[in-house]
Amino acid sequence: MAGEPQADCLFCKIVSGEVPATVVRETDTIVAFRDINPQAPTHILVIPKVHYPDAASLAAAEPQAAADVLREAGAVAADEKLVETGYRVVFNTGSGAGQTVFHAHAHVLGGRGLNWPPG
Ligand code: IU
Repeated sequence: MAGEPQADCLFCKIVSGEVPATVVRETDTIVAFRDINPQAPTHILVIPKVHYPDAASLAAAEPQAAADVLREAGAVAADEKLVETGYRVVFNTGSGAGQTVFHAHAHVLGGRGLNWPPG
């Protein structure tokens, strides 16, 4: 059923606690944890507890959960003291854009200068 945990999904296993992660924030609807391969001094992933393959399908099916991810990405940035210097929230969508884990997630990146356009 849409949104249900998937047995072969790494991020569903982080949500359930089956796979460990360095969790920095958790609510009823999201988990935020440090990326295992950080691309910036601060690199945190904010994921919905429900399973959808990408941010667009999450927003289409469960807009409140998508809003929760965005709000909590901002809260994580504030907790990490990124607001003054600036930070980036990224949803890689599709393998051509670098998506490797097909459970919706926001990258929160900061702590260094971030170039535009991104690579
Ligand atoms: P992407 O947008 O799908 O490429 O992002 C997936 C991220 O998940 C990527 O930055 C990985 O470093 C990160 N990650 C992780 O934090 N822990 C893991 O066990 C695995 C991937 I596999």
